[in-house]
Amino acid sequence: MTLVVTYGTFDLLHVGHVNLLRRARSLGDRLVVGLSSDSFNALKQKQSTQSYADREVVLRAIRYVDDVFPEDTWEQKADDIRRLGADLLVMGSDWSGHFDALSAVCQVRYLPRTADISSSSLKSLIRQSSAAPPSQLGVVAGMRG
Ligand code: C2G
Repeated sequence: MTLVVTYGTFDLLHVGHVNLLRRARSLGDRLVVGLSSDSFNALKQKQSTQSYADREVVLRAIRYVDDVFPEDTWEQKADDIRRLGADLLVMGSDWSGHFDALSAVCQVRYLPRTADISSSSLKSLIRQSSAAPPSQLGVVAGMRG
């Protein structure tokens, strides 16, 4: 049984997140996600639209995700990996090299990021569309070509 672990904020869950979760799950038999807590996001200077509780509900509804636990610090990964008995840590390529030191406790793989989509770009689109007059509203086409 191969256990895969990944970490993230997963705010405004989008196709990029789902692609990462699907690929991570396909590399093992079980996928467990370390979900950034609201206090950890503050530490990361990351403004999350959804609370930890809501992001956890959404993540647990994704069929690729078998379990979720809180991520509160940068340093907890090695202990998490030992505690879970994880075989593989998967992260998106924007983290390439950042967690190589963890190869002491499990395999580490970076998967290609999905282009042209992020929670922050979604947020700015929502802000733009809420500022736009109704006549200009409609499917935010062209965002992903
Ligand atoms: N991701 C992706 N493609 C995108 C956007 C995100 O593959 N277009 C991946 C990221 O590379 C990451 C995961 O989805 O592996 C979650 O992304 P974020 O929610 O942005 O996570 P982040 O805030 O980077 O937190 O300790 C590590 C941190 O918790 C990572």
